[in-house]
Amino acid sequence: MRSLLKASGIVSALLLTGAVSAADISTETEKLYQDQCAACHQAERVGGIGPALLPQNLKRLRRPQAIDVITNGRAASQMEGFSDRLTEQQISDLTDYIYSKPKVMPTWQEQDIRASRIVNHTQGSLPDEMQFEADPMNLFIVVEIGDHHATLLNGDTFEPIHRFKTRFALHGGPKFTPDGRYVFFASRDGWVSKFDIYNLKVTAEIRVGLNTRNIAVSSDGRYVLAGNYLPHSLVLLDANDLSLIKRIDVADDSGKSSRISAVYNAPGRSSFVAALKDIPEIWELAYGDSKVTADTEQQAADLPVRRIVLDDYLDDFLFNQSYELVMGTTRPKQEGRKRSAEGQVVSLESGERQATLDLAGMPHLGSGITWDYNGRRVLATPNLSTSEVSVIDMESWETIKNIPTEGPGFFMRSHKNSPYAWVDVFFGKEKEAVHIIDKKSLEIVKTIRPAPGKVAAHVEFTKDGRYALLSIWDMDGALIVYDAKTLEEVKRLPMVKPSGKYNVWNKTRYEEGTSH
Ligand code: DHE
Repeated sequence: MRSLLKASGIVSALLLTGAVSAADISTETEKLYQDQCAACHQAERVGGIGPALLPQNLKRLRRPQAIDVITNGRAASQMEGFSDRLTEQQISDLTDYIYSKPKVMPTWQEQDIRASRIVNHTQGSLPDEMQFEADPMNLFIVVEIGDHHATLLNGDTFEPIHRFKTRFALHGGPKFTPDGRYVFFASRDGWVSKFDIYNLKVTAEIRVGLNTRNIAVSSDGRYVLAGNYLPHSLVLLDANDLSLIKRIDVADDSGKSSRISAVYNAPGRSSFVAALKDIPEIWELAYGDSKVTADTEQQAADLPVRRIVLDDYLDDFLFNQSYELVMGTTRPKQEGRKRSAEGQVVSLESGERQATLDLAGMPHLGSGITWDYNGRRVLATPNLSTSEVSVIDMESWETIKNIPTEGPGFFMRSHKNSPYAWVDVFFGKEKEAVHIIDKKSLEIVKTIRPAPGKVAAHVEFTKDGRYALLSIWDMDGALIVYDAKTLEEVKRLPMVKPSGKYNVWNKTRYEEGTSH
């Protein structure tokens, strides 16, 4: 991943963390950690009141930031500053310690998962009527990563309805139940939370791992599947109360284990599909035939894993409209990997590669979207390392156009009712810019710079596609509402580093212009 993202700040963050060998850590520093930090972050650094302090979990925190947090504390959290108790050298040593690989890697087994579960409100104990006035299908959840909150936003009036605290460092899209009443969040530290939108309450939480990638919710609303980096596992939960149904170790026939890159629901197949980062396989868990039963052992037996062995690794991916094909990125330059990045199209029916996509740089297919162009379906994807958006014909699988952009982009979004696709320049010098592409001409028709010097990224449309909402990723940030036709700004709401925003209708209807 590092080589893929050279151009990005993410990479510099990763490199700056510079994992220290456990052998370099003195026993005094270990004792210092146990005395000063373990009460909140746990003796094994797996997190408690405070987040996990393992190298995997700290990849996105630069070392100078870590020193600053230990010295001065973290605003709006229980983390206090230690400058009055520790010397600069001790703080530096502690920083080395938390970035070092533990001598014994902590585990997170079934009993840990079960023991972590918190139930605030049992299913059925809260009213079934929505406790506020709004179209339940045109609500947005906006994640504000700056201070670990989320805002429920009315998608008609653009008025915030409720702002609430989330777990530390949410990542990936929150996922809704099909009726839009509940939303599930995943944090990088492995917490899955269930929020009842109608009652504005967190009903249950469970920690599924030590470092989690993302979650998916089944089309029937019965299951939540979480994919982990640490430990190498998939965790299946009952969506009602977040109780554990089963934990699956992710490994190939030889016992080689793997991180999960991503899990998604495939509504057309009534299954979950997971991409494995370290093994050339994708896994499918079909829940369609599973019986509705209170017997979790029965349910677990009903969801066997189908392993599809590939001829190369597949990482970041999306489905075609019928959910028969997976279009994924092959990551370059890692052990055992064949070649530099390319795209592969794999049939979920036969398990065979159908086509190879000729893509430059590091396409971010997980952020790809599709639309009809001149009577055929095209797939468009931003690129994490080159300054272009690739547009691919989904019949011939040829790249029909590379649209030059002002820098590498992360998120691309549209709506079937909108003539435009929006793409950011997340990693470039021009990170303040967002391009608006005409889906008919495949030309950039407008470039906006709504907040000079600040990253502008991640668009989600209202249910009807009339408005597009964009984030300004800054502690002094904003959510900006645009008229999706005139491209004029309509409203600006102050927010604390808003990242993604998720519209109930678009997400539960698997709208073609958004992520799933
Ligand atoms: Fe994400 C979604 C992977 C870094 C913000 N990101 C996803 C998904 C994957 C992914 C697989 C889809 C999950 C889902 O929605 O169910 N992200 C990765 C990486 O591999 C990468 C590059 C490195 C890493 O550290 O994990 C990465 N991602 C980031 C960030 O640095 C971002 C910008 C800030 C952050 O919050 O950490 C970031 N990722 C997001 C967001 C989504 C996301 C906002 C949801 C997009 C959506 O609209 O669905």
